[in-house]
Amino acid sequence: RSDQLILNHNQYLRYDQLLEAVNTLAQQCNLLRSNTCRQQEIGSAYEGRKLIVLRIEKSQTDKQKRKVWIDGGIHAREWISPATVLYMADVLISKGLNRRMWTPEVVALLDYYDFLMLPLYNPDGYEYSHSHYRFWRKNRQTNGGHPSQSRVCRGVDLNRNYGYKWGGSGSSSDPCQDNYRGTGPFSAMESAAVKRFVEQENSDKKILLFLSYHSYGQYVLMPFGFKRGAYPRPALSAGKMSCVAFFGSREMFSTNHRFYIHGTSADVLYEASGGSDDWAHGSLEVPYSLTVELPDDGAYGFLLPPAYIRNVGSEAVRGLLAMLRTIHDL
Ligand code: ING
Ligand code: ZN
Repeated sequence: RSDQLILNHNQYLRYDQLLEAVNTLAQQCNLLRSNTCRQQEIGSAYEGRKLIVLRIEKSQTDKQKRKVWIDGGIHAREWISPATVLYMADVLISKGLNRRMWTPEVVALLDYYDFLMLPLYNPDGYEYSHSHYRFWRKNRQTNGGHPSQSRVCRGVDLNRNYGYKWGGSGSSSDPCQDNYRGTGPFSAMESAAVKRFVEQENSDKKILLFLSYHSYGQYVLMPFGFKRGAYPRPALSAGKMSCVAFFGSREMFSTNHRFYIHGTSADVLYEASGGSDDWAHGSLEVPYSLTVELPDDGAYGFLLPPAYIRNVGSEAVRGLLAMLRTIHDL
């Protein structure tokens, strides 16, 4: 039926199913409007699984268009995140390109922006959290032996492995910890692949908004995370970032009445250095860079039932629209 979304969004997909779903979205997208969607393999994870970016670009010739980067699934156990990014891609394609579902604001959005979406940043960890240990967070690389450890622990926290203020507070040098930062900035294959791709896409400073989706807690977080009392760079966004975060969180609240707190990661959550949003804003100078902590507020936590995907997805889409509307109006 052409008056529905392309995918069902009623279950958490395994890695293979998720790549298949992205493939379906890209194909349907190009049936609706040829040459609009493209899948790009930007690298691979430690165990060889692919890192796939879905590009939604209505015109390849308009050099003025700004870009929006969206990633999900950087942490293995946060299953609602890849599901939500997939949902957002489906809505952009369905309501932006399918006549029977046209929604003026989404149609306009695709005229203004190109979208680069990585639904599953950490496929190795994601599969491990399905097959072995539900609460796994990091990637799955083998870490070199630590002198003080008899056992060898696996995994780097990809959201402590970014290069801006890498190694500071809220990250661990212990390979056995969940927030292990790795041996150096971008030491993990996954984050190195993303760094390379995002830098190349931003070589002409075209990325306007950088979004990373996590769970759980219901926050809209802005830089900086590396220490309390450090705020977005005035020259880049002149204090407007918290306005964007606020209007995003307000719109998400009005969708399903789930309340989101906004502020810097360090101020409202905890100090954590080496995160993606700090790097995008601090190193790449992307004007707007946010981390969204999706539902819930702790009742189910990481174990949010799949029946929530559609609700969380529509909330996230409305939040995204509100953020871009706000950026446009500022
Ligand atoms: N939360 C984020 C984490 O990586 C965060 C919070 C965001 C910290 C941005 C630093 C920067 O710990 C989850 N749930 O992973
Ligand atoms: Zn996370």
